[in-house]
Amino acid sequence: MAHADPITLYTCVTPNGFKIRITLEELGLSYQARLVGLTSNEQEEEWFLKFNPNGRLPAITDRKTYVLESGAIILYLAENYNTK
Ligand SMILES: N[C@@H](CCC(=O)N[C@@H](CS)C(=O)NCC(=O)O)C(=O)O
Repeated sequence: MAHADPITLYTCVTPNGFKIRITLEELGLSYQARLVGLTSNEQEEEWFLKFNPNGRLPAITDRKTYVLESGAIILYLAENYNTK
C-alpha cells in the first residue's frame, strides 16, 4: 500500500501560503496541499479550528505535529528537514 505524505499544507493563494510552498519545494519535501477557501471562511470551520485555533492560513500538519504562523512553519521545516 502506498504511504501517504506525512506533511499536509493547508493554504490559500496569498504570499503567506506561497512562502511555505517555496520552503517545502526548496527542501525537496513531498507534501499534500489542501486549499482552504478564504472567501467562504472555511478557515473558521470546526475541522480546521481543531488543529489551528487562530483560524488563519497557512498551517501544516506533520503526522501528529501541528504548526501555525508562516514564520514558525518555515523555522519548523528548516530545523527538522534541512539536511544541507
Ligand atoms: N501572521 C500570520 C498571518 C496569517 C494570515 O493573516 N492569514 C490570512 C491569509 S494570508 C488569513 O488566514 N486570513 C483569514 C482570517 O484572518 O480570517 C502568518 O504569517 O501566518
